[in-house]
Amino acid sequence: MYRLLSTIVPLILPTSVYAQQFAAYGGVQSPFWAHAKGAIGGIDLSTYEFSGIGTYGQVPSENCFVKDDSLEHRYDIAILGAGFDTGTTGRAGARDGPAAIRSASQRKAYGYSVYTGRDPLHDWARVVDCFDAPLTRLDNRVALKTLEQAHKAISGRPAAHPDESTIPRIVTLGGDHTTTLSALRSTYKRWGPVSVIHFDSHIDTWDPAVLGGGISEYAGLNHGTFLHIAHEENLILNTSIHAGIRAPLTRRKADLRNDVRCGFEIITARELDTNGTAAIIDKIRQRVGDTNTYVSIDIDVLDPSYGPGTGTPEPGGWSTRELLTILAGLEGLNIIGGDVVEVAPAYDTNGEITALAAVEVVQTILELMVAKPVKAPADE
Ligand SMILES: [Mn+2]
Repeated sequence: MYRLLSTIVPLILPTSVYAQQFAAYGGVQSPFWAHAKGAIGGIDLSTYEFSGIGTYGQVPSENCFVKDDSLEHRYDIAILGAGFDTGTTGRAGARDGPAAIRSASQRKAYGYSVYTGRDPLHDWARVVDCFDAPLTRLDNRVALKTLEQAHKAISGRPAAHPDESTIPRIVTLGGDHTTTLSALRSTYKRWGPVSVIHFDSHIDTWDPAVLGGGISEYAGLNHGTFLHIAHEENLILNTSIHAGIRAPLTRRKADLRNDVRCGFEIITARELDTNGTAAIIDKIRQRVGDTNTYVSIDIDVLDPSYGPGTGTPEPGGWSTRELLTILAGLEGLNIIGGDVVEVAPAYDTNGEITALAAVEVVQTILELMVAKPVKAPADE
């Protein structure tokens, strides 16, 4: 009897919800209110939206932390949660950012952009969610090392479509901004030094000597110093740029001198008022050129009216639309990795303003990655 059942059951049950729905609609995506043709009783229980396990945008989940090179478990772009917030100088809470972003992303399960006609979750790239790196909350150095290992494991698997893009690219959901250092350390191993496009209200190149280092060497590694450290470790190119800066400096001139030394140019928040989004897009594109580029978005680049759910909010920032317009303007650049950090849902509204904005930012990064596949350096 068992043998009979095991033969018949696979023939009856749908093998792939996605495959069935896409086939039923001739490749057109099926929204949750449209049932697949021929469903028994007119109700299609295989409708997946809102009923899955809560991955980002309902993409497939993968255990990316084990070695598995088999074809069906390969991917081109991976979502990774980094719930680390013990490197913040402001309000804690970004450890819950990944869950909040995933929760707010459920309506992204299907849908083409009205601006680009693209759905980055169902384009040529296989996008998966690796869930969260297992980070201890009790030791920052161990947590950041674990995160770096997680990045290396994810980017070490062969890409699903190597003819397009050779190394799996990662979009990290933070987590406070210190998590970007682990990503850059891993990125260096795969791609060599990269330009950083850094959207933030703060410069984050503070010298550990003036931010935390006076307390202890351990305290000197935090979400305000990680870009200084990335420069010291030669992880980044001197063609990097900040956008949206407005938070006060701790040293009137020395901070700016140090920022230039770390490889950065500054676009202040108010430059948008005088020059508009097009000029800001031009400035960023000219700065990074055709270098391999990591794009990091601290959600506090938004004005607190658009992104209140964050640890160190700074009034006077950009709107969500302005940020998305500028990000979309980066299409064609060699984006090899990216993140959205500092989403702290405890300070968000019950309308999830900040988390929803973060989701749109993630979608835009994914669009940039899909629009421009990137080949690894020849010696890799
Ligand atoms: Mn930051």
